[in-house]
Amino acid sequence: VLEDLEMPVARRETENLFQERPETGNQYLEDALLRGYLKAHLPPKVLEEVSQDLERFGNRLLTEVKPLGWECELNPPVFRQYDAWGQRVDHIITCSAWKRMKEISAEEGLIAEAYERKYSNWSRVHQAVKLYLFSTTSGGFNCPLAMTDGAAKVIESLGIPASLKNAFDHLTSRDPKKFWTSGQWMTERRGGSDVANGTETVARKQPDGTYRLYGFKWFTSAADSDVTLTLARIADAEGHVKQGSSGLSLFFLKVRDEDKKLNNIRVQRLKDKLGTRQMATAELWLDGAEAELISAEGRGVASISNMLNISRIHNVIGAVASMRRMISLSREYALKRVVFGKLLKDHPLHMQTIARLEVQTRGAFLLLMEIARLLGLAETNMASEQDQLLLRLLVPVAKLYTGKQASATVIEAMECFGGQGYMEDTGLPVIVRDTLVLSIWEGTTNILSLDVLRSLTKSQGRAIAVFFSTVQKKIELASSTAKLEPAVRQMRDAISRLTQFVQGAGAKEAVTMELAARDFSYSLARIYAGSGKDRNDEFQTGKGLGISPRVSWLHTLRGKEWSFKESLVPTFQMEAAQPDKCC
Ligand code: UCC
Ligand code: FAD
Repeated sequence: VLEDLEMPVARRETENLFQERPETGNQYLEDALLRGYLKAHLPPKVLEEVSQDLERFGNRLLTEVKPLGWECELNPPVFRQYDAWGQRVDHIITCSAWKRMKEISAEEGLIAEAYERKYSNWSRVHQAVKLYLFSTTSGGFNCPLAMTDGAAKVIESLGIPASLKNAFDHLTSRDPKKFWTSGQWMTERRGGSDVANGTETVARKQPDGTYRLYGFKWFTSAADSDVTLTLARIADAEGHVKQGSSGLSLFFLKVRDEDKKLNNIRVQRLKDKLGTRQMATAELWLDGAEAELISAEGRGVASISNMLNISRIHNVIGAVASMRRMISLSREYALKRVVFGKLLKDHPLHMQTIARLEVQTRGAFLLLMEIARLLGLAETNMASEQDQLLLRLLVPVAKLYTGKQASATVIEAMECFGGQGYMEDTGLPVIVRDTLVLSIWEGTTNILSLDVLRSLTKSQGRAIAVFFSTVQKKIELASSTAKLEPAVRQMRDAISRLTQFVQGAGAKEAVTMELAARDFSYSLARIYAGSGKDRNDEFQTGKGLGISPRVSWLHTLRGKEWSFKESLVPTFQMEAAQPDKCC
């Protein structure tokens, strides 16, 4: 009898524990910083068209793409090695939502946009923003898109040879029936970083001038892709190959033939990954795969670096998008979750936690947009030599820094949901898992720090000189705003210390520079992002950010109104100015 009486009460209490879920709307309309950036930079006509497209795309992401992304997570690819009759088929089965993502990517021109150049130098910014909005709802499809863009870039940089024209058209198509994706097969068992020593794959020339590849590729993401670029060593008539970097050449190959049969490729297994589970990463045996040599012999690494730099930019896009997504959701949750008698938004310490993440994300976003802007200039022959040097330097800097920032930020943001953040069916752990890979693939943090040194050495000091003159100019602009004065002072100090370090670098042993590479790269990233004073005053100070009532609570701390002008930006600049070990 007692149990009977208590049941309804218990049920009622349980019902009272229901927590309203954090919901976000159109991610373009709700991203004040993004809109502020576009308003500050795009020519009016371009802005009008791009804004319309992004608003429409933002709605499509919400209604159509987001549920598909979740479906991809729930239905990861499956590997079937044999058919029912014992025939080896090596079939990677992907879900219908994953296939639909491919179609949507084509329809939206997520690759095409960058190569059609409808908006001239601004097309790369438009593409980057679309990918940024797409990223966390893409169900992992941002990965094949990164490599597809990289492959198209390599082909374009080769002048689109006749033999690759068809492939280029497919990779940059807006027609879902025609659109192809590409893989990027670089890593072998002996090395993913040290490609020069790790690559064992051999290419044997055929009488018709094509090659057949023999080897084992240890990590091949988006293994369901149509084509790929890969490295191999060309065997001479005696079957000998040249070791080291200068023995590597770049090849293009189709993964399957017209009948969908694998191109003398055997799938060993699918990787059992911590994250990015929606996307198939396979181990592949190349057993005479037909391929076309597309670089000069021995220039494989230099040729594929065009692909690396593009997919590293996509990595930055993914990093900033993950940070933005987790913060947007944390903010929404703070409006709905009551603890200790009031909403989370009214707890100063909680809001300080989110505000710090927001500052990091803004810095990362500015770095990303700067790279997209410079890439757009470079691809439309509008970049000065200085712009090109800066782009070469900033890509590894941004990849290594935002990869790390994103991992830290999403973990902190997960905690903003308390225990709910750890619950699989909230979708939050997916974002965390998928973010953690961003500092590993496409070059680890250390490897990219060494790439930063490579870019400085190769430019014989010109890249770092451009870096310093660019940030000095930005800080000059910031110094006209009185309230930024303390931050400007700290930035100047940081630049001065870094300058001293660089000036003394020539006298340092190589090992000292190697040891300093990571801290040095972090300093470059912080200083560049922190000096984000732009030609548009409004943008930097936050006046043009159109802070909506929806987000205005973020600026209310201890009853005092915060503005980006007074608080957030200088905070970032002060963080940027923290002395690093290397200087
Ligand atoms: O991980 C992968 C795919 C994951 C899935 C895609 C996700 C995308 C994001 C999704 C969005 C969320 S694919 C595998 C990625 N693998 C790597 O990143 C490799 C990491 N290792 C390196 O980067 C190394 O530094 C190597 C392999 C580049 C080192 O090779 P070498 O041969 O030892 O290096 P060298 O001898 O210094 O460079 C050879 C040439 C030089 O040019 P030359 O000969 O003209 O002096 C270099 O200047 O290549 C040039 N080079 C570059 N040029 C090397 N790196 C670059 C670069 N980044 N840019 C321009
Ligand atoms: P290692 O090179 O063995 O590195 C181990 C550690 O040593 C790292 O911390 C690294 O920073 C450090 N280290 C290495 N060299 C130096 C040095 N000189 N100085 C200081 N530190 C150093 N690869 C592809 O080619 N195609 C793909 O599609 C692909 N997909 C992937 C998908 C996933 C989910 C993952 C996790 C990886 C994928 N990779 C792919 C492989 C990835 O690019 C490599 O794992 C990565 O480049 C690191 O190489 P590695 O695993 O050999 O590590």
